[in-house]
Amino acid sequence: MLEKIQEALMAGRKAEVETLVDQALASGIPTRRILNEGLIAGMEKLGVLFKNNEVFIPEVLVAARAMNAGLTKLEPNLIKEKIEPKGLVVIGTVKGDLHDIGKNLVAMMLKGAGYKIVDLGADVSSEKFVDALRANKADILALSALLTTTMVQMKTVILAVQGAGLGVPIIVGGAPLTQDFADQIGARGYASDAASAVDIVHRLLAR
Ligand code: B1M
Repeated sequence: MLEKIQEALMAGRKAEVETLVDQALASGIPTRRILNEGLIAGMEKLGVLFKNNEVFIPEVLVAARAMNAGLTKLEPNLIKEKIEPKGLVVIGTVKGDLHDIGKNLVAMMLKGAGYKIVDLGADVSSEKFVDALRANKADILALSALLTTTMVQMKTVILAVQGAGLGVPIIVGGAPLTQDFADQIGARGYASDAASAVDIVHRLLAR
């Protein structure tokens, strides 16, 4: 079943991914396994093909649409019922970067952990981040970047937030990042995956 999800995702068959995720949930496969061994594993395989020029942007785009559809199916299970949000997190992918799947996953996991999320989407300017932090009285800003060319934009956002006199802690994540990079740009935290992002937010807000 999980391999079928991988195959349908890689082929960009959105409706089939949705059906298979529903079937997997109905047959009792844990949500985490459907996510990690179905959707994410399929996207990782596709990433290798993309890197080797065996598939191209159109194929990756349709697969991304199928992935987001699968994630939406999993969302209710990833989100536990919470009455009072534990805090408010503004999240977005930095300017110039259109990758939003990992960011969406982090947003879902944070929602699941009881936080209110203001998701600004992808290709977000530092001005927009600053405006959203102010407008929502945010507790944390979470930034995502998937490209070596856009991860540097995170430093621009951090400077803009500091320049605006906002002391909101900023955490960063995305495949090309490292803890060293996060330290260099003055981020308060780095998460290599969505689950660690939740841990870091818990830790920062517990202080
Ligand atoms: Co792009 N792309 N892409 N792409 N793409 C990568 C990232 C790449 C590694 C592929 C490759 O060459 N192997 C490569 C980057 C190379 C580099 O810079 N080092 C690349 C490239 C080069 C490009 C283009 C430049 C291609 C081109 O035009 N020639 C172009 C750039 C467009 C732009 O952004 N301006 C481009 C375009 C695209 C698509 C639009 C086609 C599509 C994105 C669709 C979308 O997101 N809606 C796409 C995709 C899908 C990928 C790959 C295949 C998959 C990314 C993904 O969604 N992974 C990717 C290859 C790969 O990563 N294997 C690739 C699944 C996701 C769950 O993982 O996003 O890593 P990830 O998120 C993880 C963690 O990183 C972390 O938690 C998540 C869950 O565990 N995390 C955070 C992420 N954000 C976080 C934020 C946090 C905390 C943790 O907040 C604190």
